[in-house]
Amino acid sequence: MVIPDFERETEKVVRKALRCLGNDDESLEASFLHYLYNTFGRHLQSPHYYLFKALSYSVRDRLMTRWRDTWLSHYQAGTKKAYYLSMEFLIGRSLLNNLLSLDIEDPIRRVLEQLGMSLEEVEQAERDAGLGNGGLGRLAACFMDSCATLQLPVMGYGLRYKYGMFRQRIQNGYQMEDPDPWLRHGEYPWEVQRADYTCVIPFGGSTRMYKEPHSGQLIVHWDHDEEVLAVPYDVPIAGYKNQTVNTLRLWSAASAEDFNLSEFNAGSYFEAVAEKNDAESITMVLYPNDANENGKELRLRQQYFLVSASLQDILKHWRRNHGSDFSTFHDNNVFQLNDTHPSLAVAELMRLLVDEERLEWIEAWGIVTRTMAYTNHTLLPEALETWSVQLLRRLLPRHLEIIYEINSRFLTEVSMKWPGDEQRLQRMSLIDGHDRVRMAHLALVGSFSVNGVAELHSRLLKEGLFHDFYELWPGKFNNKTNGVTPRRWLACANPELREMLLELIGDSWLTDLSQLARLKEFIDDESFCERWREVRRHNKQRLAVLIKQRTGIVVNPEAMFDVQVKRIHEYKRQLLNVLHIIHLYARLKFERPTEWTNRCVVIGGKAAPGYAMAKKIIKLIHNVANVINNDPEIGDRLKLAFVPDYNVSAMEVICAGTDLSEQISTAGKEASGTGNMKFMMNGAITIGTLDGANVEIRDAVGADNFFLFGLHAEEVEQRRSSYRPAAVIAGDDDLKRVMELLRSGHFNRFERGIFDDVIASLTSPYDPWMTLADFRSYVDCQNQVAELFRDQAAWTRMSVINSACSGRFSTDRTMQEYNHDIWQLSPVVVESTPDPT
Ligand code: 26Q
Repeated sequence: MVIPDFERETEKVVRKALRCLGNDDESLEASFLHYLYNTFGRHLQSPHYYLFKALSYSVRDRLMTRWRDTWLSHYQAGTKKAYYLSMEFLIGRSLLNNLLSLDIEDPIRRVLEQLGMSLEEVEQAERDAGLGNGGLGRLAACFMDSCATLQLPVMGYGLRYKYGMFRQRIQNGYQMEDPDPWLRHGEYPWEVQRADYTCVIPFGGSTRMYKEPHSGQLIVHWDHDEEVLAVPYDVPIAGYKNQTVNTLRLWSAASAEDFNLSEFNAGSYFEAVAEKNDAESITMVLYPNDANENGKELRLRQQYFLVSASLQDILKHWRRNHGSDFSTFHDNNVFQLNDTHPSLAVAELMRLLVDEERLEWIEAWGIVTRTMAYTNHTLLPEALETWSVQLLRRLLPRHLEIIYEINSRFLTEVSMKWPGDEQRLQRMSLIDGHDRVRMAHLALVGSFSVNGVAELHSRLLKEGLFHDFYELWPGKFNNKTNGVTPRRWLACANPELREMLLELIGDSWLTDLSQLARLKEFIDDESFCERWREVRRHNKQRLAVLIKQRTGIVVNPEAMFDVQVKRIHEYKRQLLNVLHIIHLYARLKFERPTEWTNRCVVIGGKAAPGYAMAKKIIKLIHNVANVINNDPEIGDRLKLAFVPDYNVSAMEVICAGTDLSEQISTAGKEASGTGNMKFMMNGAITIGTLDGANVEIRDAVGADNFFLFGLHAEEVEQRRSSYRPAAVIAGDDDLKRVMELLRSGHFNRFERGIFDDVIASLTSPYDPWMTLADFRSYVDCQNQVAELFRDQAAWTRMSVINSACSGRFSTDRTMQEYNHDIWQLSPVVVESTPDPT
């Protein structure tokens, strides 16, 4: 590797610094004890958190040279880079993942054991970095992992919220929200502050136009009246057993006043401190809704703060290397927008290029539309983001002007293609009929690529939500089916299965998940199947312990573990699951069946704090659970447990211990789902509708190895006008019995009327989720599931096939497709600093 001059001098020093960073037991132990005693002033009996912190610092040290080497290699290769802009990165814990990437899990285990502790207990002390709501945020984290493993030069940009996703506590069956102070012990051990890259973010004020005296060029100047600092914190993202360590840069808001203390005087002291609070409020807390909550000013500030800081950062870097020549910018940079949340990037890049860099509009627009790519994550029209023109005018006056200009040029283009089609112009306009900016339209117009996250979702976008845009620009639209990283979701989450796989098929599956297909060779081998069951028993035991710890409910690991964990949403139909549970309960009470499969139903997930119906669903689950779990007549035959505070680290235990994966959304509503993939990879069998990525999961495993039920997306829309829930109930004795139990108040004996709204929505002919329409087919399908579970040999076979066919659902495949079709980056092999001699 050619070392640039300014780095040459430090090279020698870096080598010297490396001398104390061996990966042998002795060096690792020395590092660990050094941090514990000499840096943190603690000892081996100190609270686990300090042991974790000492260990993570030791690990981080070993990422540092690779991190630096990666920066240098990317800089020198001078190749194109991609930037993943996302309001959320749901990272979870990082210790085990980094140990795996650095290949030092075994020595660390030995060192800790020598010192009288286990890696497991130290690991538990790491708090989840919960900087996301759910699927979209976790997807961003999986993408980062895969890009580093594939050696792609990709950088993530996000926000460093002081409080991440709220912690969920249950009180009398109701959800309570507590703040998540994940940074309480001071800083986050994986981050490095880089205050020297601080940016200034402007807000408010007004714009004026003037003529540049020399050139006569018309220039718009934004007289902003507020400035907030964006301070970057970098998190290393290590590739699996390679030298690449990519960067996730998270911005934290700080007051400019901190840096201007001399301007404080007695008169403005109070206002200055108050303003500091205002500034810091921008990254104070993650918005806890995973569907759009319209109009909140602070949310808009967050979005602009992310977008402006990230683009300024990138342009600064560009200017250092290319000066004011932007002619090749698009060949070297590409931005992936994680939903519309960062879509202001379209307007902000225009502002920076036109107002600050003085490019002509046409040239700037050419750059924007060759560098922006947009990923959509929802089919629900009500979840599409809009911002009021009035709010934009107050907070981002220049961006509003730019959006108007983009819109007028865009609508001119549309009217040329469809002369006189006024309705189409209104449908496609960036401004809706209520003076609100449609952010999806801004993203669509500003991007060269638009993708959905599963085949069905991408097709429905073209046919429905974005049909007008598809007619205008069919070539922009593409599909990128989601995935999950097999390092976290198989190797870390399921160490027993990892060991078994290593023995049987080696380790190539860790970077090429399609290798799991080789498991099919063993499917008739009885001792293999017995071992598979043994691994699953172990994992179910582990899940049973988690359930006991979090709920006090004791479950029998021999029972079928039937699991639905995801955000609570009407479209995800946790209610359908509850109806089935009530049906099973009624069968046990009224029919005394002789054939029975013991079942433990686990439900988990958070409700947005302002989503009343979702919160009521949580209450219903708890009330039903109380009746069932305390009925001695029911016993082990049926249990229901709501696992509170479902998060990334809970899922790591849950996905490995699940027999049956519930993916039961109304067809056409779930964009993809990614939990479905985590379960499948770990050998769970899916019961699901033809929705999101379920369709592709079923294609991969074959119809015989998937429990399908329910209306198709098209049937859902056809049925809507004739949907009569009362008639459905009248025509189905099982459903009638369930609804009567619900209506009788059996589950809310001393809480009269609390479920009336739930019952009303289920029985409304306008129920958008048409839950009762799928009841019969769901219950019948569940009967087949129960029957199959009684044949453990057949179940095991199906379980193995599910795992074996999960190769396609690795984010390694997803990232390769993004790269091939959208980004077109060359992988960069990072050359390592030679070992110290
Ligand atoms: C928007 C505006 C204001 C406040 C919050 C939001 C907001 C925040 C998060 C809107 C949406 C989200 C998250 C959406 C999400 O997680 N969608 C899921 O994305 C997954 C990854 O593609 C898919 O698998 C899921 O199907 C989809 O529901």
